[in-house]
Amino acid sequence: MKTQVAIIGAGPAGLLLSQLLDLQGIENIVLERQSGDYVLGRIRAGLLEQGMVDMMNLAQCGDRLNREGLIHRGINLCFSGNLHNIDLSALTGGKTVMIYGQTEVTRDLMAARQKMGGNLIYEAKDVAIHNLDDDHPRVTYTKDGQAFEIVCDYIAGCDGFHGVSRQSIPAETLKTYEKIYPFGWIGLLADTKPVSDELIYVHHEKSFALCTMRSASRSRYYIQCPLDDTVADWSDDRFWSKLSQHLPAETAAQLETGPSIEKSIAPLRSFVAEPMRYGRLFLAGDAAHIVPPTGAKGLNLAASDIYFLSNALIAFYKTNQTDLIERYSENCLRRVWKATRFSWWMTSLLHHFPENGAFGTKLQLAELDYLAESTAAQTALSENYVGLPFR
Ligand code: RFL
Ligand code: PHB
Repeated sequence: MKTQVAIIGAGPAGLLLSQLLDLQGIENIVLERQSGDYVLGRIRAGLLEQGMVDMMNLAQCGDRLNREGLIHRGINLCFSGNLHNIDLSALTGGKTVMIYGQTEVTRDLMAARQKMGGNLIYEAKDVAIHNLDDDHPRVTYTKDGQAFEIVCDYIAGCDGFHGVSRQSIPAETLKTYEKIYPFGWIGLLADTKPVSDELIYVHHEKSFALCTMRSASRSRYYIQCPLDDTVADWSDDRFWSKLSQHLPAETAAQLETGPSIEKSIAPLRSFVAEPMRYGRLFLAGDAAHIVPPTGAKGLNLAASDIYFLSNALIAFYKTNQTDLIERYSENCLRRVWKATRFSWWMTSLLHHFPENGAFGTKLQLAELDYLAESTAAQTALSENYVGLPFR
């Protein structure tokens, strides 16, 4: 087979790129290791920056999101038992964020690809990248036991943290930066009314918690947990009781509990790989970088990478320009590092780090108190939280 762009991975990054390229008449094939149902079964992000919403509209996939997404103008920080509202919108000249699940983003992108007759190959196994150093790289894979080969101009590695794309870059070229946090998040999804209209990020003596949602009737909650915990350690009862201990009494009294629909544990890590381009291979999204979910930046960074990548490829195919391709890695990484810094900062401010002792906790509380009083500090948080511009 021959195509212009081979895309590895049908997560939000791969699907969004495929759709944007197809709308410009650029041929592409998407290879995904899992089945479509498996991809849709993963419960992940929930908070979209306006930049991501704009990308979905550009991809002609924004109808449902514009109808059903919940617009949020602020968030709450909770510490020492009190809630403090941060008015994101007032502090950023009217900007907002949107609650709309990653599952729904993926569903809308999949539907659009199907409607346009996109070439998506699910359950493609043994995907491997070859000839990266010449003008016609190749991607091989097997499907139902048969071997296939795609010859292309460019390869987009959108295959997440555990994919093959990053590993195809020679070790002497690739530099990685990593921080592993000594805890994870246990997440619970339930068809219960969210405890608050706006998200609550809770700093608490022994662990962090986050109250978020998917809709007016579906809640998503997270609690910081030890890395060696398993879902079996967290009965629904234990989760609800622990969560309510994190909340001020008046908020806990509003907490509606119910059977979980999903529970999962995610470890927290910061990771950046440089460069994000090697010859004709581009890395995008989680394939190139991971942030801890505290700042809600992972999916949004995938969207900004695809903004830079789609523009670079469109400029190449329309006008033969290669400068955006040359600058792809540099353009992405400037924004990636700022989001990496912000996510690390939010994580450091709000979680319990036993190794930092009582001194560390006092510093966190002093910074939170400063945030609650200072418009300057709140503005810096808000500007980053709603998302820095794509440039
Ligand atoms: P994905 O979604 O991991 O998709 C990669 C796809 O590639 C496939 N794949 C392969 N295909 C072919 N061959 C191979 N060898 C392959 N290896 C892998 C995989 O099956 C998969 O389908 O990466 P992508 O597209 O870059 O998207 C990134 C986002 O999924 C991720 O950053 C976010 O989910 C992170 N995240 C959040 N981001 C936000 O912006 N806002 C949030 O509120 C937010 N909350 C979260 C999160 C991530 C979480 N977890 C579970 C890590 C909350 C949590 C708990
Ligand atoms: C979510 O809705 O799952 C979510 C929201 C904000 C975060 C992380 C996760 O910071």
